[in-house]
Amino acid sequence: MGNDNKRFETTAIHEGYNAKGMHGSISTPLFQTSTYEFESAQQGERRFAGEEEGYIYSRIGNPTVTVLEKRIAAMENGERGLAFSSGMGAISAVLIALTKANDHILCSSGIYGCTFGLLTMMKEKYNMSFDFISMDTKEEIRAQIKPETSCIYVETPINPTMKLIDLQMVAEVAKEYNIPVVVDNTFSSPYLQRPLELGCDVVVHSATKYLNGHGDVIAGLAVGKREFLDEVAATTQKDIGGVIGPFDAWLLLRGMKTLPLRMDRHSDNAERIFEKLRKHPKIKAIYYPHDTNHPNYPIAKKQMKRGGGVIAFEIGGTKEAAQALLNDLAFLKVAVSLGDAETLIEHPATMTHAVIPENERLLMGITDQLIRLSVGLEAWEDIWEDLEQALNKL
Ligand code: LCS
Repeated sequence: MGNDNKRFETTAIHEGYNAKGMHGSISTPLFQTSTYEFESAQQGERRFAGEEEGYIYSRIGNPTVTVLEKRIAAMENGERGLAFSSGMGAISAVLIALTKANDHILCSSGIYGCTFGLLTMMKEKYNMSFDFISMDTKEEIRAQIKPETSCIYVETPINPTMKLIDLQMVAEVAKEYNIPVVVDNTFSSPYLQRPLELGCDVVVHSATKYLNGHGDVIAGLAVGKREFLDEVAATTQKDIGGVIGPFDAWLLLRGMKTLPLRMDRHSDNAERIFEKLRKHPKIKAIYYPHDTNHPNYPIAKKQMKRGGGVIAFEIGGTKEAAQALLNDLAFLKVAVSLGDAETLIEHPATMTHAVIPENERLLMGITDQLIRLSVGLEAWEDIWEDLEQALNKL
């Protein structure tokens, strides 16, 4: 895959960068500049008029960022990519570009807490509406589409419940109504799942997570058709201005080179931890995409190459029991975010999804007993020993 039909692993390392004219630098140069000198006033005029290609100002474009945007476009098999200062920067730019006042957005039955916050703001400020539905069947989706529905917004796997949605099925229904489907592909990364290949229209990422992989950058990406991404670049990216800085783009490019290796290792580790957790008497329920016993497994097999690194599980008892489990860990980190080298564990009801009102949160399956584990790249035996000793204290 990729623009010149290289395989994914090669694309992740090479796409979008040419060392010619860059002194042969193998590492993508870091253009840490905010602005660019014009050769003449007339050249400045031509660039602003769009008559001549070239950089103007780093909110509108930067050579290091351009490499990143070309690379993610190829990795997701889309026409154009855009980089943002955060995942929320990417999501807000895409959703504001797609919608107008009084529109309706149809959402998967769970979304990241701040995406919920963004939709709530759009509802209050612009009289928009949104519905959360399971998206299990075409009939259910058709029944919820309204004349003013301007976008279908899907997370799969859903943060934090790990429920899956059949992207090809959703894309087929959306085509009947000519409604664009936006997919948050953060939990899978393009190594495990490529929504555009399944007929969806736009992919957004919190690149803070697996794409960067090293826990040292906040960044977002969006990929889709050139025409739509050109519009985002000229409007909600340029004028709202949530652009990525060159150094963060450089770090992200470095992280993305090893995405395939890391995703395989995250998946290897998570599969082993899943097997151990599944058999532990203190675990009441467990959610992992490649769990062969889970009703969503056929969807996982169809659209996800592997299960990835996140496992959600429920223990018995109260919120206090969940907090005690986290407090009893010896070296695993109690922290939000995911996709880092370090194993991270958090309590969604009081952390990442605390902003969602309790009744809606419970409908999404985010109980007080639910714990989200982002399995890192450490030796899986060490991860398990720490989890097991904490579970045994419950
Ligand atoms: N989409 C998903 C699925 C996410 O998990 C997050 C962040 C975002 C978008 C927003 O990306 P950001 O602006 O943070 O780069 N999720 C977080 C989480 O689960 N824990 O901490 C942040």
